[in-house]
Amino acid sequence: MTERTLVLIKPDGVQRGLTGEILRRIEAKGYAIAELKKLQASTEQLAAHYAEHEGKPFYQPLVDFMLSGPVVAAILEGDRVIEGFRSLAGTTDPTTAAPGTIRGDLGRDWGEKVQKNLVHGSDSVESAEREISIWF
Ligand code: DAT
Ligand code: MG
Repeated sequence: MTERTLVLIKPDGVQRGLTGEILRRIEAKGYAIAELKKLQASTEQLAAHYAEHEGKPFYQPLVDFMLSGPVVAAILEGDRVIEGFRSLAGTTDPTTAAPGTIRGDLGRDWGEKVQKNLVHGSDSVESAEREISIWF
């Protein structure tokens, strides 16, 4: 079924000059980039985006990290793109994410509380529509 998903290239990905490499992988997989923009996230956007994690020990370091530089936001379209992009991204922890994935090939730990794992991808149809409305 054709779906939409919200992808963020996080500040580490933008700062390290990996925007093109990440978009290349998305396009090579065959997904369409329907919308694309670079922006500085606001505290309000991040509070809405990460509402499910409020109160967890990594919440504030995560928000601070996401405010530390510009992000690139994209809407991807394609059949099963929600699951497909999360598969491309790899698992949350970049140290152990599988080689071949964005996080596994390009990410690592940097001795900080926050997991700088390069990308965000929505995890369900409901969160995709909710997150798209936050960023677009
Ligand atoms: P994902 O981004 O794989 O969907 P998530 O939604 O569980 O993961 O968490 C959102 C982000 O929060 C994640 O990309 C990195 C950070 N995070 C999650 N769990 C963490 C932890 N145990 N320690 C530090 N940061 C964490
Ligand atoms: Mg998540």
